[in-house]
Amino acid sequence: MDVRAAVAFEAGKPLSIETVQLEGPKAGEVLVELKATGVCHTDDYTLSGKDPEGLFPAILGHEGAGVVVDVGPGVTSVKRGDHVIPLYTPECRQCEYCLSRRTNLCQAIRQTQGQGLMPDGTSRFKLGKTPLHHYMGTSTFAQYTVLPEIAVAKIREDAPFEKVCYIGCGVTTGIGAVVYTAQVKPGSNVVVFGLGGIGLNVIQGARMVGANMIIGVDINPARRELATKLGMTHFVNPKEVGSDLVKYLVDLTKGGADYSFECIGNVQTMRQALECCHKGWGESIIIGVAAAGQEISTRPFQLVTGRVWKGSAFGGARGRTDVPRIVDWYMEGKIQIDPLITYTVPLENISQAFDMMHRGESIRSVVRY
Ligand code: NAD
Ligand code: AHE
Ligand code: ZN
Repeated sequence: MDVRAAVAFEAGKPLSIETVQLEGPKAGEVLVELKATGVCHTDDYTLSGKDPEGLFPAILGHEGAGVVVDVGPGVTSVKRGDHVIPLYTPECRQCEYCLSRRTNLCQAIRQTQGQGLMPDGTSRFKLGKTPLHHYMGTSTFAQYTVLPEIAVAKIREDAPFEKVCYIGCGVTTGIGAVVYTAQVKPGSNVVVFGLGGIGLNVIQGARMVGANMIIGVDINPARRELATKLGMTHFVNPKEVGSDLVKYLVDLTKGGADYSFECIGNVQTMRQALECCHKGWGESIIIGVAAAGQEISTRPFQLVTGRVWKGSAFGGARGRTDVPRIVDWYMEGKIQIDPLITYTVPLENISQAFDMMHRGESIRSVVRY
């Protein structure tokens, strides 16, 4: 079928709106009509050319929501008409990783996903005769996409697509890092580096679990107001506190953070996030994605003296199990999404969403199909 899509032809070049050809679902796959997709910083990272797994030409996008319109042979867990959120971290419930119960990083299709292909090693997208790469197994910058059934979460039908698409990445990544990865305890002091589409969700996750101090760190003062509404108790602008941000945070928390979260993707702030943690037990969770070639460093003494460095992908959430619950949290008013969606644009204007992100003007922009 013909499908309108934003195609990334080359690193560093704007997306181009094209009519591409999409093959129907094969065994174990589903065809989804996307109704909305968010634009995440990670799409921009890959488009920039800094992602070692970045492939071109490709259809980017990994924060979608839509409806199943066709299923391939053998599909049992979803049917036509089901509302779904595509999962870049699938949940097969059968691989060693899923069965371990120690990680959400299902590996059932990770290899082909990283090669921009479906699990059978081929692409479903073409432009004329040229195959287009899939991206993160989801390719949500297209009106329709094909996914393995293990890579969709079935959600309730009364949830608005143009809001809950954000649960496909940013909301789950931020809230999940608090709830699933760090398992933040009530009364904890939390420091969040970066108050963008991810960090603001860490803030609301920390409030949800009953954290005590929730300190937001950002160089953009405009982030203060919304972060405060979502539960931030203290705002720190590194440009205003002098040269020793770590000491400032340790003093503010009277000994250091119980948990810190890095939501920027900058290896210097990753170090600061670790070092502002409490001696003996503070845990720092890296969420931000740093470019190829970047490395983190600290004195090993920081770890010897009890601080813990961890990472979190997709918030540690098991997509098919946890995403429908997070949709319920939104529908029940336990978490907020609407104030974080600052712009909604048609597919034709997707480049504006990237421009607003670059200028620091948006939290999340959503494309409505
Ligand atoms: P964003 O651009 O919306 O937010 C980044 C924020 O960091 C901005 O508010 C910016 O002002 C602030 N910032 C930049 N440099 C800073 C500095 N030196 N000190 C303090 N604040 C600074 O980005 P986002 O969508 O929130 O994504 C954040 C990071 O998380 C990105 O690296 C993204 O790729 C990554 N990410 C990771 C996962 C995961 O599963 N691990 C999922 C989604 C996104
Ligand atoms: N190809 C990138 C990987 C970037 C990365 O870490 N991605 C996160 C999700 S970011 C969503 O916005 C992730 O889930 N990682 C686990 C995985 O298996 O990719 C790079 O930098 O190499
Ligand atoms: Zn993302």
